[in-house]
Amino acid sequence: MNGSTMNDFDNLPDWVRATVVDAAEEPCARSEFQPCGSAARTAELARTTKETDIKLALNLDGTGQASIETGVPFFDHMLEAFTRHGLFDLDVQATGDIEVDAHHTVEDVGIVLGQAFAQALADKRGIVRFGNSFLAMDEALVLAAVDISGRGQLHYAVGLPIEMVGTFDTTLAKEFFIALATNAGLTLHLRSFSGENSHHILEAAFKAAGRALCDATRINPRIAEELPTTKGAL
Ligand SMILES: [Mn+2]
Repeated sequence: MNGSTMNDFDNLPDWVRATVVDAAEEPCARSEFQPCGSAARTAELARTTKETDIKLALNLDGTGQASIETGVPFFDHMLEAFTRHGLFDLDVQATGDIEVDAHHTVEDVGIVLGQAFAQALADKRGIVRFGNSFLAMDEALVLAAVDISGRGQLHYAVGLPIEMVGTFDTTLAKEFFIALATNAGLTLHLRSFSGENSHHILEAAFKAAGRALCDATRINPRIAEELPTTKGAL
């Protein structure tokens, strides 16, 4: 319990005091890294260009609830997998020039999602910062490793046997992750170790990225007021 919580509590009238819960004493419902009683880590953004119109809401401390409509069904499926396994809540409503192709829509959703992560992480105090996931999906095996470094960069070595999954151009997945990493300030490595089916490999990559970000964005209560760096800035 810190000093300000104590003072706030003492200054409350009796009828309110009974409803106050001290965050430090409230047991975590989900895990040791679940933020207890901390401020909402959410972002709501809208971005309109001549190519796309995107509305997005993100809650870092969600339960995996996704409401995604981008007009690109396979991409919706990937974002739902990312959200579900990252335990975020994510609402994306996007319209884009998909009569050209899905490129602008996929890339711009990545930009706005990255901005939302950066905004919801705020000053990054208390975050675990690093996360990784080795994710198996049948024959596909993909590693995601993330550092919320402030230096946006993607290192992508995901081998995909075929370029199209249904009507989805799989090269757009890389464009999405570049936009996400750059705008969120993530160092993000994605690497496939095996896989024959491009749908499986990409789905494993999105799930792995979600799980790695789930861990990296957690608040560790042992360092809740600190920046997880020896440099003094992230
Ligand atoms: Mn699938």
